[in-house]
Amino acid sequence: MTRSVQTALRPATLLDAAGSFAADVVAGLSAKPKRLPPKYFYDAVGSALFERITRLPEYYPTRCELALLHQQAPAMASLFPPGCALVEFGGGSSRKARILIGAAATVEAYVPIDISGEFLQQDAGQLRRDMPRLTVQPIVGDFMRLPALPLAIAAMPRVGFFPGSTIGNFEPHEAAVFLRRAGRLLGAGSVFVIGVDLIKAPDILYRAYNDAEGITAKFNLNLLVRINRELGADFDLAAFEHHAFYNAARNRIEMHLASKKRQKLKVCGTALEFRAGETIHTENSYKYSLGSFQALAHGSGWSPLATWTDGLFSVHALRMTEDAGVIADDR
Ligand code: AVJ
Repeated sequence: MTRSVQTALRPATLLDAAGSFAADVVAGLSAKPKRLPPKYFYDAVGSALFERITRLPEYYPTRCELALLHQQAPAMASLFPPGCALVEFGGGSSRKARILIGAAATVEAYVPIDISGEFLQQDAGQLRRDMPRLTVQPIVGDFMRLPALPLAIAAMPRVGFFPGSTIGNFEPHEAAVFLRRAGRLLGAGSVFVIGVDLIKAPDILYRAYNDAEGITAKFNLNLLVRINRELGADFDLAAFEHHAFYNAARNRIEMHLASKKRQKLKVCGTALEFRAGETIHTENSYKYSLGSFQALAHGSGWSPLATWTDGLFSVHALRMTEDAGVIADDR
């Protein structure tokens, strides 16, 4: 994912750690059309709001995936090589991995990769107490950049795990790049278990991102709350509204924050203008058919091994075909 990052004039009070957030925000809001990366939804408030989303009656993906994992964990586990390390990409919590680990006596190590270091360490500590025979080696980092794996699991065969349909946040060509990189990281012969939301009736998709309680709207607007707090901006929350709709031509839910009026403001010293109705595109959530995801995986060096579905959501098991990660480069 390359993107030109415009250098922002920012207040000297900003901590260096906030630098990439500030740069990404200024670059995204200076772009046409305006956009913001969805990874910034997940501050403490955003993570709590997302947790509430997963329990909404309209938001089926989490419930469906958990049910599929509970029902099919033994079948999934039967595909894992003996003495393997389970490497989870951006999971947030080990809740779903625990289902797989509980069913797979062959998993000897668990390596969650996530950008939220504090939560990661806390969750790892609890997991070590609950499963004392499991080696738990969290890695703090951006799972798209794919840091090196810890030495402790260097000799172990790997099983990748990418639940939650987080892969839907990528453009399909980015998803292909991610799958190829993950294949190189995990190695030839490795298995990958991926949760993918399915294309379905647009009204079901629409409701999942426009819940009656307005939690998804709060989750979306919290991005502006975060920018106000962390970057000293003064977005008027009442002047923006949550827009989410299904773009059937591109098989994706789009989330936007729409300006209700013409307005001007400054973010990190950069002047911004909004037309009435102009939006900030905050998220894409791509949906796949079983076949279209298998084709994407196949084109990225992964052979479909098995697919489980309840008709709404799918979990795919893939195997990396020998040397596929070595031959072709990222495109
Ligand atoms: C975590 C990216 C899978 O796309 O459904 C939920 C995020 N956004 N409601 C999704 C989300 C609005 C979620 N993912």
